[in-house]
Formats: sequence, C-alpha cells, structure tokens
Amino acid sequence: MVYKGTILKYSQFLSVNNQTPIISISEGRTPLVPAPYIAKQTGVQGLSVYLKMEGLNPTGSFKDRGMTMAVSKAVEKGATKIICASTGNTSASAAAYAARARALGYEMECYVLIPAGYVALGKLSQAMIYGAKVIQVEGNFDEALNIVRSLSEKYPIELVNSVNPYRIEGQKTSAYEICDELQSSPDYICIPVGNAGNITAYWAGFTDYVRNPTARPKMYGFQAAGAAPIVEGRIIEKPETIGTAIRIGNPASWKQAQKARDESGGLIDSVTDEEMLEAYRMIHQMEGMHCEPASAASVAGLIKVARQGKIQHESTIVCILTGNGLKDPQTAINQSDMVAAEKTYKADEDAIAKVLNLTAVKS
Ligand code: AN7
Repeated sequence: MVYKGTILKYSQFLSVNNQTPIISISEGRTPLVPAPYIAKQTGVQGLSVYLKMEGLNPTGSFKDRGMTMAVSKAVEKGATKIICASTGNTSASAAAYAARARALGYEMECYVLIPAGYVALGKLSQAMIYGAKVIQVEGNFDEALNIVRSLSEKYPIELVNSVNPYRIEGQKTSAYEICDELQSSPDYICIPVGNAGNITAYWAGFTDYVRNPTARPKMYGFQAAGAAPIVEGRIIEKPETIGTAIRIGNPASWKQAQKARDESGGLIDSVTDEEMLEAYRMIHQMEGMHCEPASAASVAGLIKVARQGKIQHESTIVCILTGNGLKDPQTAINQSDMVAAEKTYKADEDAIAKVLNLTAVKS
C-alpha cells in the first residue's frame, strides 16, 4: 500500500477523525542510520548510536510532522490563512502545507515572519517558492513570535507555531517511528533545543507509546551556548549562534522542556558553536551523513556528556538530526577544508595530476 504520511499511519494517537481533511505530503518514515564513528568518539564502551534523519522529510526538517496536523486542523475548522514566526524551517514547512491545502481545493494563504539576515538561504528560498508571503522583521525570532501570537488573537488567522498544540501532537510521531524500528525504546534521545517544542513532543510521544515508565528514554536536550535560556535560567535578550535555527532566547515550551527533562531523568545542557561545528564536520566527513549546523548540537551534546560520564555503557542512543544539510550551503562551504570554488585550473591532465599529488606511476 502506498504510504500516505504520519496522520494516517498513527491516527489512533492523534486528534483526527474520518471528517478531518488530511493535508499531507507523505512526511515521516525517516531513516534511522547507525553512526559507528560517533559511537567511538564518545569513548564509552558498546554504544549503539543512531541518527534520525529528520532532514529527509518533504521540506527538509522535522517541522513537517507537526505542520501536517496543524494545517489539517486549521482547514477542518475553516481557516483560510495561517501565520508563523520562524528561524526558517517552520516557515518553509507552513508554506508547503498551505500549498498542499490549495492542491486539495481549499483556500489557504500563508504568512511568515522571519528575522532579517538570520535565516539560511535554502529555507528562505523554500518559503518564497512555495508561495508564502514572507515578511522580514528587524528583530529576532522571539520578537517575531510575540507579534504573530498577538495578530492571531486579534485577526482571523491561524497560528501554526508550536504554541499550537497540534504541532506538538504531530511531532510525537517521530518517537513512535523510533520505537517501531528499534522494536524497543532507546535509552537516550539527544536533541537540539530552540523553542523547545520538539523535545516536548518526543517526550509526549514516548509517554504514549512506552507503557513501562522505566523503559522510556532519558531526554538529553542541547541549546547553543549563546542561546541557552533554559540552561542559564533566564531569558536571553540577544541570542547568538551559528546554528541560526536555534537562535532563540525565550522558548515558548520552556516549562514543558523542563518537565520532559525531569520526568525522564534527563538533562538540558549547552554546546558552544565550536563544539557544534566540530560535530557538524564529523557528521559529514566521518559518517557520510548530513544535517544543518543547529542539528549537530545533538551529536556535539552527546559527545560532551558522554565524556563527562553521563552515558551508560552498552546503551542505545538516538541523535535527532532535525534539518537537512542542503539548507545552509554557506556554512558547509565555510566549514570545508577546501575552498574549492575559489580557484580553477586549466583542463590539462598533467597539471591536474600534479595538483592532486599523484606521483607514483600505476604498474
Ligand atoms: C533544524 O523554524 O524554531 O526546540 O522557527 O529548525 O522545537 O524549536 C526551528 C527550530 C532544531 C529546534 N533544529 O526545535 C523555526 C524553529 C532545527 C530547527 C530546532 C529548530 P524546537
């Protein structure tokens, strides 16, 4: 049977019925890929580390799992406009699901507010080509979120940020997939934390799906050091990090993230931009996998806390790679060893052999 997305697959866990219009782009079913090099880098014996490739969702991030629910429920109640603030991925996803609603004959417009100058180009281009109205704001994500929250209270427009409970509900399906695929629950989830919706959703998902409370994973969340309000216990007025996806100083799901941490026996810590970029290079160069910089916070965090003795040997760990590496090509180029595009060579075989240092003659 043709796969038709997360809502149909897991409908018994979601607030849908036969009347709910299902706005789907066949999101979900993302690969869980072993990461043996990263496992070794932790220095802990016998770990099984997997990367959950959420960047392989239809718009290149985990946001699609929540957006299929939020837009389906918006259409169900008759909304014709949706709005969000975004560091990029939410806007791309909202724009795509609005387009998908139009494909099914519903009137649906999408408005997105993004912090000017701080959204990776791939994400901005997605929101634009999917047909959203893109408003660049001279301010950060937190300021943009305050505006869209207020607008959605005053005007007939549906808010699709993760303060919309259907977003969190939909994002639980990744936890279900992990349990289905491993045929048990992992011991730890390592996950980047920005607005804190995703860590909240995973914990809710494991709580639904794993009956025995002691079998549920510990939730290990990681913020960027320059944008770590939960770790520091205060709002960060001017968050800064290379991981622009998680450049958030006042997370909407702050309390819920702390609850996920405490109920699971987990932790929320921070990683520096240097640690994030080191993990980002490792994921690409030593695993052949890809993700965007913010996603690498999960792997950077795992390595950090493993070296502090906070990971049991012989355990199973899933790091969530939340977004696709192709969204931010500039960071990839900046982090590569070669600045390939800057220099060109004559189309001459001998000259190229020399550049490549190919000296020995094949026998
Ligand atoms: C790749 O798109 O907040 O803790 O506006 O894009 O649930 O916010 C993105 C967040 C991690 C953090 N990784 O998740 C947005 C936005 C990537 C992300 C996060 C985001 P939350």
